Amino acid sequence: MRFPDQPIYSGWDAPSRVEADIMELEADGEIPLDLRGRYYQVAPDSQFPNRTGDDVMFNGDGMLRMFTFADGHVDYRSRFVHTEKLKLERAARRSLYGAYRNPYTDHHSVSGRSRGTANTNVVLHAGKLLVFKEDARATWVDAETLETHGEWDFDGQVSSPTLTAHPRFDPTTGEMFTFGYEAKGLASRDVAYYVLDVHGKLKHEVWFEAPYTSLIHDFVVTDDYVVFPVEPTTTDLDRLKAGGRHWLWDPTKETYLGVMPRYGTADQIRWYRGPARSTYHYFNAYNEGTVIHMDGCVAEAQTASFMYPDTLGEERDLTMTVRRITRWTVDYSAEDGKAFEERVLKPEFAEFPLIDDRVETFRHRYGFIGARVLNDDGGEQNFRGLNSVQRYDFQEQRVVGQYGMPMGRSFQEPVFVPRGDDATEGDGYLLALVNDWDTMLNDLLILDTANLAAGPVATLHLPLRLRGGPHGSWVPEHLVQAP
Ligand code: V55
Ligand code: FE
Repeated sequence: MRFPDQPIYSGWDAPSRVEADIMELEADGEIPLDLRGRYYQVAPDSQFPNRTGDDVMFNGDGMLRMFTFADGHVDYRSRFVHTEKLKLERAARRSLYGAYRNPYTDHHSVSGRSRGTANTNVVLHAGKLLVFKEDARATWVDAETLETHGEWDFDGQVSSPTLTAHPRFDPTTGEMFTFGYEAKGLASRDVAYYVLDVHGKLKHEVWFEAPYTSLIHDFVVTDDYVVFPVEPTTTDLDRLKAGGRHWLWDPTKETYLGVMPRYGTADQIRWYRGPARSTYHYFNAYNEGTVIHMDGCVAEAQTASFMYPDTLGEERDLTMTVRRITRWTVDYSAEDGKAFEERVLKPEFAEFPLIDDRVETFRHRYGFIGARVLNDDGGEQNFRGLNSVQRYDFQEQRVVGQYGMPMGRSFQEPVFVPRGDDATEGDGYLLALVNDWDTMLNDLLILDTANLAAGPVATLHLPLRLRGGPHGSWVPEHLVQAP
């Protein structure tokens, strides 16, 4: 077996496949004693080269990582998520599943089996550690050993075969809001929306049809409303049957925001319209009466054409693919079909929006983002991703803190940890994995949000290269112990 010499299997993205246990990571600086809990993160890490001879990052097998913090010490553990896919392919010692989200490219022996890779996000809800991939059910994993229990349908309460990797939470009630799209089969327009209470009991369920089938990666929930963004990254069943790509960018389509009361019904959804846009992630949203403000990292077009070619076969103007902090405002008292408003708050590239989760669904003042800033030599250091993290103040609409790294390093998405239960919004730490392209190893930085520019208060050194992981979450110690 040999991974082909291709960009997706090279450089930082060369598969690592290392399941490790490291007690006591090496550290510089002072690890804050008030950091007690676990940082979980997940990344696509291909066990085998894809049978099609080609692949995209998003198709790798989920590798779960856990950093355990206590008393100024940090231990590390990583394990593959043992999905049905991983188990079948390991048994065969080769790839059986084909292209990203196209089962028509699979080996016949896995026909009808789960294609879930559990590689996008990991959260704790109702005492269960859940790993997500948006085209499959959740996977339940042991929060301590990282052993995989298997796919989890919430005790039979969630029938959708797909579930977003970006559930939302109400921090006052502990409710989890989630949805699946393409929920009645490949390329279907159906969306299933669920609210589960703090104990994991189903509280609300709605099924509805979107105006067209699209990649709905993230959504937002406010105190009173839920918003489903439908943007023109589209799919088509005939194309899939012909072995084509799941997603193409269709710039002829409009963006729709489907707004519904939080516990509403399908007939209450109103669709508000705007120009073609591409967003993966939102900070948060809140409502003032019927007026909803949602903040995200929005581009005028989907990421470069090599990932998402155009339905028209046109090359993309790369300036249109720059994601910027953008506010969408929509009034639910307006009629269905009316326009939503858009305001770009910050013109420079930004991605991986974060807030202090303790204000989720309510008005947020601070956000954190990954950004690319200019080097000392004046050149834009966008060579390999994000080289800085910034703290953004939505009230003053400006950057109020920043840490930029030396050349040759890039960030993975950070997580925010409040300094304590009484800490003010946004006051605490950012934990951020850093890819060091000189050593080809990772550090984990602990940054103090009160003074990002001062640089890390502590740096943990890993003797490993960790492939880029999309998302993770911090779980405080007292919640890890929950049943
Ligand atoms: C994203 C990531 C995915 C995916 C679809 O960040 C969208 C966006 C890691 O997998 O399948
Ligand atoms: Fe995501």
